[in-house]
Amino acid sequence: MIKLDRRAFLKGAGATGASCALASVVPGSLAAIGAPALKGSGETVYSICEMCSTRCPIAARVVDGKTVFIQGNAAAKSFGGKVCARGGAGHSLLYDPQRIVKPMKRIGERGEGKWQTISWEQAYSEIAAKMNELKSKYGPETVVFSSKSGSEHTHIFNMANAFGSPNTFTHLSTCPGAYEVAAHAIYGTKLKRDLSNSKFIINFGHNLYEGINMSETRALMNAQMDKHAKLVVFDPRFSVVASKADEWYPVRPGSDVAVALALCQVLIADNLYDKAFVERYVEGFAQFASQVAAYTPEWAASLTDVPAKDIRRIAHEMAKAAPHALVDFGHRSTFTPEEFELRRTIYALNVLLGNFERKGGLYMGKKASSYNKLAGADVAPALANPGVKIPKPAAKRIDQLDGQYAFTWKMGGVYQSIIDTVTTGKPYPIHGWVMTRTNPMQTVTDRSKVEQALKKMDLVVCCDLYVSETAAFADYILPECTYLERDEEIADKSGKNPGYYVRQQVVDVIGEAKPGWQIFRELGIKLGLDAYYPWDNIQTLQLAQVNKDDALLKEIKAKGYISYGKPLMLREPQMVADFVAAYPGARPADDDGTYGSALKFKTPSGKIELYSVEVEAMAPGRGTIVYHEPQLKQPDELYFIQGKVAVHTNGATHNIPMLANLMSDNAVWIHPETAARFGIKNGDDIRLTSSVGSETGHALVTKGIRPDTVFAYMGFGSKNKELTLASGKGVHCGNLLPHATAPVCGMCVHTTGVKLEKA
Ligand SMILES: Nc1nc2c(c(=O)[nH]1)N[C@H]1C(S)=C(S)[C@@H](COP(=O)(O)OP(=O)(O)OC[C@H]3O[C@@H](n4cnc5c(=O)[nH]c(N)nc54)[C@H](O)[C@@H]3O)O[C@H]1N2
Ligand SMILES: Nc1nc2c(c(=O)[nH]1)N[C@H]1C(S)=C(S)[C@@H](COP(=O)(O)OP(=O)(O)OC[C@H]3O[C@@H](n4cnc5c(=O)[nH]c(N)nc54)[C@H](O)[C@@H]3O)O[C@H]1N2
Ligand code: SF4
Ligand SMILES: [Mo]
Repeated sequence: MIKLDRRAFLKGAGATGASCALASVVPGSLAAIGAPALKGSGETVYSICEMCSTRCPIAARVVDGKTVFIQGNAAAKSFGGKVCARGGAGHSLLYDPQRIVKPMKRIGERGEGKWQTISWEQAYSEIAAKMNELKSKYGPETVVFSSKSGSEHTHIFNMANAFGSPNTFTHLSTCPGAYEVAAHAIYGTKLKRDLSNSKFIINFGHNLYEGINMSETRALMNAQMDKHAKLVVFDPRFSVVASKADEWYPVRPGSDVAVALALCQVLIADNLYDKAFVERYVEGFAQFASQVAAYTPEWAASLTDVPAKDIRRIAHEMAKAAPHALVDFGHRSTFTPEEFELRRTIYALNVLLGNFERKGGLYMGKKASSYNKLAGADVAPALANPGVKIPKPAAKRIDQLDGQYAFTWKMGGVYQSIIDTVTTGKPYPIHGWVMTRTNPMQTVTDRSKVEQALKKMDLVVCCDLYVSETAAFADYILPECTYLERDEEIADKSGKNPGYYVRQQVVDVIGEAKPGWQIFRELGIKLGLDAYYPWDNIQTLQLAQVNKDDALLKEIKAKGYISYGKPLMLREPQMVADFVAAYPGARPADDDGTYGSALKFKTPSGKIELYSVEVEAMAPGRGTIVYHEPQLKQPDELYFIQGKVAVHTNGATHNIPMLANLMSDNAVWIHPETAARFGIKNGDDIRLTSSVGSETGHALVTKGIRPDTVFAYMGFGSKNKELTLASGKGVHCGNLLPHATAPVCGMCVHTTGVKLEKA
């Protein structure tokens, strides 16, 4: 373990400078100001991790002014009171010498790496003056805003809307967009999965043992270990999940939709689906059934390399386990331009299994308002939305959300359309980009286009913890303090029953960094938007959320995580019986012992829609699910796919000393046959070249990948010299991916073709 006392820190800072001749100490960094002792009460504080956006509940305390000890919050049972390796390394982020703790202004060319520190007052005044200038010259809509979703997005987007810009973007179109849009089209709402109670799970590249979500990862482990659930994994690569599965199929990249359609075909043709469920709750079954009739396992086999007999057998086994069987809808849904159809087909499979609101199936989150209504009592307090009403900006968004992408979450939008718009000038030119907690140079496709877009702006403002690869091209870098140094508003964490949790400051702020809510409030006021900020600080906001119920706020803070009532799934008779017994005023159960009659879907028909009039209008020919052959590569290319690694997060953690020590490079997975064809041996230097970029790295020759595919863990190969532990190490995935947007869901496609050679 790295010792983080003051001496070790300063030595580390010095060594960092020495190890990279190019890098001088960045003026606003922690290395430049020297490391203070950590100040905190030493008592356990319940809070929320932010080493990734899973945001697990944690219990943390300062130890001897030297480090912060972080564990999971035991009150949050589904998380098992645990954190992952990244969650345990939070102190190494807090104390990273290369963290930025003072506002900085660019003094050289964009991306040249010349900075001076400035005061917050100067930063706010200059940024506000420039933003207001752009507003009066070109219109407020010509400034775009982006953020990872979370507390930050609320504050920066409120400021954006109050300023008058509708153009706000989250990571949605690079991550969960397709499964959210598909759920919206079919069920009219977002869904959750009850992995832990499932007896049969099909997994299409949901990498839960590396792309960790403590609650879902543990749920899958519980299902496998305690319930002996069968797990079938489709992944072109032998992932850790694949290695723990009962069956693994190295499916052809982007072709999963054909496997899923063939599974539907067998369930229908062999009469294995839940007819009662379909009759009661589903619209458009006949159209869907006639469409999928042609999608036989034999048809799918040649497209996917999954044997027909296995598809047929898996469908039968899955039907036997139904309704406690589920087809996981995945997380990063960006493998193919046909993401919308893939995620929709996965939901259709779950519909045919009749697993909705059943144990081991899919369900809707039970927030306080819907839960209390069923209980006929105020079991859980409902939180107020304390914001001031902000008028809807007059201008249209740049990403045509009123057209084909109408089902995407309006705040999130189609992130990559910022780049398209800058390239084409359509629908109107963009002049400024203000962002927080996002690193599009790594995480949106076609790095060189992102760089060009940033260079074309009249103003770029980046709020981050580091001089990230994107922040390196900013005019101003605003240092947010880490999650361990800040309070935030209460967040909803409802699952099968309502729940809340809250982020609380564990350690005193280091340097001049500030929480995001404060940064965007202060900038908003400087922009002359005072009317939208009737609250002074986070405590006022929290109190407004709990309707001034001070005792409730104290309780949430004391426990960190709090849940109310009993877990409820509406079609699970025992859970409904327990619920009715617990609340005398509860809605009576139906004759069959369920709350089946309470199920209403927010679709135009009020039912689950396997044919959607709305989708047909948005994208003609797609009313029901139709197979389209995805075009991902040229015949002489290999598929290039990516995934998460357990010890790093996206494009964010590669400079954190403790995690960089664990892994600082991403060797490219190459099948032995392919390696032999190109004369490549394990460890050799190799080059990957796509239609947009070229990257050198080295080879990991392994049978754990299809011969026609290469794989790299994402987030490596940073090109900014400020982050000395991350910079230049490994293959930069975003530099190889062309910019492609999937129909209907607006996803940024992450699979492409590459040429491989020995470097
Ligand atoms: N090629 C390829 N691209 C991908 C993916 C892939 O697998 N392959 N994965 C996609 C996925 S799933 C996602 S979610 C996106 C994620 O993409 P992004 O939303 O860009 O997220 P991150 O890389 O997690 O973090 C972005 C930045 O947040 C900063 N940061 C961390 N904590 C804080 C904080 O508390 N405050 C502030 N202000 N900044 C902070 C980090 O330093 C980092 O620079 O990437 C997507 N892009
Ligand atoms: N350790 C760690 N945990 C994380 C994150 C992290 O960066 N690091 N990020 C968090 C975030 S933001 C997210 S969204 C989740 C992501 O969670 P996941 O979506 O589960 O993570 P990925 O690793 O991106 O998953 C991609 C998997 O799909 C496979 N794959 C690629 N192409 C295809 C294909 O065409 N078909 C099939 N069937 N499989 C394919 C890859 O080999 C990989 O195993 O993880 C979260 N947790
Ligand atoms: S999965 Fe790990 S890094 Fe992500 S929030 Fe949870 S503990 Fe933190
Ligand atoms: Mo993600």
